[in-house]
Amino acid sequence: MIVSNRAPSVDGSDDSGGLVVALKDALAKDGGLWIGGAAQQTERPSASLVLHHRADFDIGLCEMESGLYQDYYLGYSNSVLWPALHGRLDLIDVQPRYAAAYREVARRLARTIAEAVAEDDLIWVHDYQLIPLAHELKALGVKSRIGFFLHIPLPDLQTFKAIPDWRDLARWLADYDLVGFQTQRDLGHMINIFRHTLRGELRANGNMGIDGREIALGCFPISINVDGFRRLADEGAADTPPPPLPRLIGVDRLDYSKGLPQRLAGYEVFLESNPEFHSQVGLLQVAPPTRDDVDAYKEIRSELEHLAGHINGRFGTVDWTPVQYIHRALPRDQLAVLFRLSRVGLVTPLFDGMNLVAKEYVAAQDEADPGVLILSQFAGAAEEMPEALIVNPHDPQDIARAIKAALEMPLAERVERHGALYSHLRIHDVDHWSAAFLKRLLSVERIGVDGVAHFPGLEPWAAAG
Ligand code: ADQ
Repeated sequence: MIVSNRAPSVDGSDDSGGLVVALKDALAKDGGLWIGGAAQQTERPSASLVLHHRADFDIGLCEMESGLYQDYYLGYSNSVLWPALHGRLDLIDVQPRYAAAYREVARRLARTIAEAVAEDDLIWVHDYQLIPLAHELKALGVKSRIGFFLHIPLPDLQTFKAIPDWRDLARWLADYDLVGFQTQRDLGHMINIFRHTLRGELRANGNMGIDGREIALGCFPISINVDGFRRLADEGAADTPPPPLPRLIGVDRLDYSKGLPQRLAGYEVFLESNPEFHSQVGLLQVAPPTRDDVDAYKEIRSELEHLAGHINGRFGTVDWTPVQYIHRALPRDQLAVLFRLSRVGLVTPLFDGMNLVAKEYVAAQDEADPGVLILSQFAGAAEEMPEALIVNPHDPQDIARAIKAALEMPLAERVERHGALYSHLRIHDVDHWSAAFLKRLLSVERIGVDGVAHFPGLEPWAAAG
């Protein structure tokens, strides 16, 4: 069973999101159920999952009232947890009803799942919207193995402790059998948080002992369907003319974590200090709206529009627009071609769990004449992609230097850097990610009916416990 905030569409018409692409093959292989936390909003919610059958897997929708959903999703998930876990404590909006709704959604989901689950099912829960789910399932007596994967960053202990409910969150995470992270960075933060909050003890096998139980921890960097994305780029590029000027490209949801104003500030410094590039290069920023009802998102939108207008006003001419800005989503095939035909990919988040755009940009390149990836040191992807030009997104001079270096990089160096990035990516694709997580979850022993767990390699402890 996969559980996530939203389930894929029932008719399969919208399967393009990263998570759906990543998991639908894994589910289809053995048959499975994908449960969408809050997909259906109604004033008279059903007490059970509303089931739909697809050819590849089943979908179970958990209905809830729209007021509850707003407080859980826009409220606690995206006005408390998202900013806090991305280190933006200044943007947290704490309202008591948000925390209550967050907990209530997990309870409702747990009740509907408990009705549908068999003991040897594996339950894989996704992301920050659903952290209390294992706690609620176990309270209802569910004995299945339950894994959790955090798609976004886990900050350091001090930042984590700024969340009013930090002790609960740590406790709830410790109720899973396996907790997976994108990076070693986040895994390290988890270990520290468990040690400090729950007196967790790190075992020789890398797992954590807490209150006589053992929680498996691991680092599972998410990835993309590399061959599929590459194919889209190949097919589309065959009949698309290249842009008139070398292009820099940025593609991000319009989110304050993605460092968009900082990116434009870096581009402005680049234009300021390199007049020889005026009218010789263009930046295309594609940033579709997201979570529009949260104030912080309205602010980032107007800031970005102001900056783009400022740069165009300052440097633009009748024949040249330095920044092109598109505020909507584009089809994936069009994105793949845009990446292929861009000389530089700019991925400069201030903090990011992984960042799939970095991987998509690399996958889309022509290996005989590839573009250059500029990547923030704070994107999870930076752990796996050292051959990118790594920058500090808070330093506009650093971004400006990297843009110049990328535009002037000789072909041989571009080919070498891209070759290293691409060969890593081909092995570490999205199937590799889901298989690694599920294999690890399968290796965690299920709690027996007597309540005693037996963990491979830890028999003396299990016997004592
Ligand atoms: P996101 O914050 O959404 O994901 P990211 O990993 O970059 O960030 O994924 C965004 C996806 O949306 C990419 O596949 C991208 O191509 C697509 N996208 C962005 N802009 C688009 C546009 N204008 N039109 C069409 N598609 C667009 C969260 C975490 C990340 C983590 C992922 C997966 O914040 O750190 O990598 O989950 O775990």
